[in-house]
Order: sequence, then C-alpha cells, then structure tokens
Amino acid sequence: MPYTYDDQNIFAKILRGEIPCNKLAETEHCLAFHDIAPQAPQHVLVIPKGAYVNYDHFASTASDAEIVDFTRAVASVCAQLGVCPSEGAAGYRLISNAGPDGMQEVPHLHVHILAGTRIGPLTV
Ligand code: IU
Repeated sequence: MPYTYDDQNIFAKILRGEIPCNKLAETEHCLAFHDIAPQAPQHVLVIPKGAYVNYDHFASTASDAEIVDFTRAVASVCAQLGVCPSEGAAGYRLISNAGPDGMQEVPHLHVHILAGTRIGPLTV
C-alpha cells in the first residue's frame, strides 16, 4: 500500500516554521531538535526535511543524498551531545517507531536519540 503523507502533522509544521522547536542542528536534508517531553537526560529527535512517514518509506523512496545526510546527521548529533562510545562516552540508544505496533505518534519519520543515563533493557 503506498504511503500517504499528512502535511498537517506537527513535524511538518515545525519544518515550515509554523511552530517553534528547540533546534540543535540542521543540515541540507535534516533537522534535529530537543524532544518536547524528554524521556532521558538527553532526548533529541532527528527528522528528514522530506515528506516521509517512517523508516521504510524513507529507505525505499528517498534519494541516496538524503539517506546519507540523514544517517550522518544522526551520528553527528550524537557526537555533538558527547555520547559516542567511539569517543569514550557512555553511549546512546536510537529508536524509530513506525505504525500502530511501533506506537508511532507523529507520522513523519524521526529517530529518537536517548542518552545521558543507563537506558533500561528493551521490553515489549
Ligand atoms: P513517536 O515515536 O511518534 O511516539 O514520538 C513522537 C515524539 O515527538 C514524542 O517523543 C513527543 O514528545 C515528541 N514531540 C515533540 O518533540 N514536539 C511536539 O510538538 C510533539 C511531540 I506534539
């Protein structure tokens, strides 16, 4: 089934500048901002600027340039937060919820970066 993107979702409004966000970083194809209701001491969302509902929509239809930029933007934000194990820090967790089983609330692709504490085990 093809994806239908709702351009009235809250992240689309943030991208259009209709509502504010606490921006951390921006690239040609991505925006990173602090989550409004943090679930960890550091909780940042990275979103593509393009109209993609979730990860599989993005991976199957975005350009290579967008995919590379998004992948690197996530890592760059982790570095900016100072949480990369490759730099001796304690690490982070990446989450991207999709669809009802993934409990996705906002239908625009986003990766959660959670860090700053020992995140608990994955549970269902
Ligand atoms: P989810 O993966 O779709 O469940 O995550 C949506 C996130 O968007 C959630 O962590 C919210 O706190 C966050 N958020 C936000 O940062 N700013 C907003 O205006 C709204 C939600 I609405």
